[in-house]
Amino acid sequence: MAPQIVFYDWAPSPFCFKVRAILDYKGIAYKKVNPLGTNALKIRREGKVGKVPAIEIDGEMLIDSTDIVYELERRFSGPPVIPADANDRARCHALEDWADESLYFIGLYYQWIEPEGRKMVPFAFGKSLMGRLTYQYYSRLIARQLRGQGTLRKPAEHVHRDLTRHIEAISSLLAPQPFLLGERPYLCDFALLGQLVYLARTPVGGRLLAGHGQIDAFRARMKGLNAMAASSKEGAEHPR
Ligand SMILES: N[C@@H](CCC(=O)N[C@@H](CS)C(=O)NCC(=O)O)C(=O)O
Repeated sequence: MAPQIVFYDWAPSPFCFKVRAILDYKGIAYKKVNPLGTNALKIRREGKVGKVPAIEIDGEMLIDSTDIVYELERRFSGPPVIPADANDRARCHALEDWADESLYFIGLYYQWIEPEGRKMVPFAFGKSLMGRLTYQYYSRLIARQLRGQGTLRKPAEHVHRDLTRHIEAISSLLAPQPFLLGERPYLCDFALLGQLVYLARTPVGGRLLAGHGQIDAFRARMKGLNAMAASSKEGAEHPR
């Protein structure tokens, strides 16, 4: 019997996006659950870290998008997302970690701190008392994280400069080839896509990304992969 997967999926999270896109690309079936409320306590108790994404595979809780994807790769067939060659794997890891640990904090800044972006956030938590309290809790937590990590100690123009430099780097990395490592997508591409989608939803990030043809084409290509995966799955389930 196929392993049963429960995915604690917080829709706006770029790390949940990354894992969701890979589950879909690999054609792995899963049950999606809300990670807030009592499930947040379960994730903290069993996963120890208390962050999403978290996934249960046959009842075993796994956390951290990178570890989750390595485990999915080990246990499921479908198109590989970890390169077989050691040098490619190292480059994939470096690019993935750059997206996860560098771009992410800039996205957080433009979503949670920058005045235009921060107006949008309460809507994701809803108007209930629990929703409003959860929003306040995460709002304080994220400001503390961004101060500790350093982005929130920079003047706004400095963060803007950082993001502009990252966007130029992404365009140049993608200029000669369709995906970061060449002709096919790997984990680093899904990590980058998650952060780009997150950034593009913020007003400032969206404006800075607009008109970067290489990046738009990459996003369209990545979106096409999941559409292709979905249609080949449908074809397999409903042979014509
Ligand atoms: N390195 C982790 C990062 C996960 C992460 O930072 N998730 C955020 C949501 S986007 C979170 O759960 N934040 C809540 C917290 O820090 O307590 C991964 O790749 O899964």
